[in-house]
Amino acid sequence: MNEKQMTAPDSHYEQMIAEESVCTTENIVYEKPHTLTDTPFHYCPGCGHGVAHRLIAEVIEEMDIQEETIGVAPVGCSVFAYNYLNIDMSEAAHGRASAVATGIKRVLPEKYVFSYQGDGDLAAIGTAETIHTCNRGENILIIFINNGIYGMTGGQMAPTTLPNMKSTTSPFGRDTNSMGYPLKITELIAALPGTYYVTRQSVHKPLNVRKAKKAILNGFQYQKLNRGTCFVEIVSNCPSNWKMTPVESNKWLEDNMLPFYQLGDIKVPKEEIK
Ligand SMILES: Cc1ncc(C[n+]2csc(CCOP(=O)(O)OP(=O)(O)O)c2C)c(N)n1
Ligand code: SF4
Ligand SMILES: [Mg+2]
Repeated sequence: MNEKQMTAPDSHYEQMIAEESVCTTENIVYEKPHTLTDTPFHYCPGCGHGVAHRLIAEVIEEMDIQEETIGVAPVGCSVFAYNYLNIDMSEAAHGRASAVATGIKRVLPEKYVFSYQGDGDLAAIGTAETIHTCNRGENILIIFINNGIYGMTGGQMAPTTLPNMKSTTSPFGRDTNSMGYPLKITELIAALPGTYYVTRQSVHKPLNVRKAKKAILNGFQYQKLNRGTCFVEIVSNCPSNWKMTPVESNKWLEDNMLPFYQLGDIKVPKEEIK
């Protein structure tokens, strides 16, 4: 045994002791929010749904409204959102999340109520519910995950699919002549008088994650004012159905999704949150 081999176990032990003394409760600067359960996410690696869930959980924890918040989960890849967020949640039939959220908020107006919906759910199957919820100015927050595709069912074309974008039902790319144009539903609902705060964000880079979190925080805080519907779109990725690695998908999102779905606030209230 040479000198290096003889000293190795000792130095390893010392390193472990050192790590133990560093990892104390007082030294923790970042941890999993208590508003997330211990259930592991079923999402594909690199999928934006997981990041969006975490942001919602962080906001609820930081606002200390875990007991006062009720979420509505959609149909789509995020159908099990109720398993991950440690708050009261209800499942809605496909596209009906904003209608279910309307009912909950009207019965329990003091609660913070939000729906979480994909683009197939919100902008195809639930278009009517979405538009009428926003037009009625229901005092809820709608969080809209736009990955430009029907993720859960195998990558079919959604209303949000970009021109020339390939999907399983547009294998040669979306031809706008025969398949129509992508629907910017967020701009559409921003034009409705019932909406109070409308913004489009993304979670593909750390700076964007921070901005998306602020937008979700705004959406919850504005609910206290009772002024109408808040709507936060998050442009997201679907590495599996886009047939890309997570890194490639984030690059593709930036190069292709964002020029069409431009990030930023679309409707901002003038009132300050107290
Ligand atoms: C009324 C109805 N139509 C179709 C389906 C099948 N379906 C389940 S999930 C889904 C696509 C969901 O896509 P999206 O909302 O974009 O969510 P993602 O999986 O992309 O997050 C479809 C079409 C269904 N369950 N109910
Ligand atoms: S299929 Fe797409 S949207 Fe669904 S979990 Fe996987 S990457 Fe996310
Ligand atoms: Mg989708």
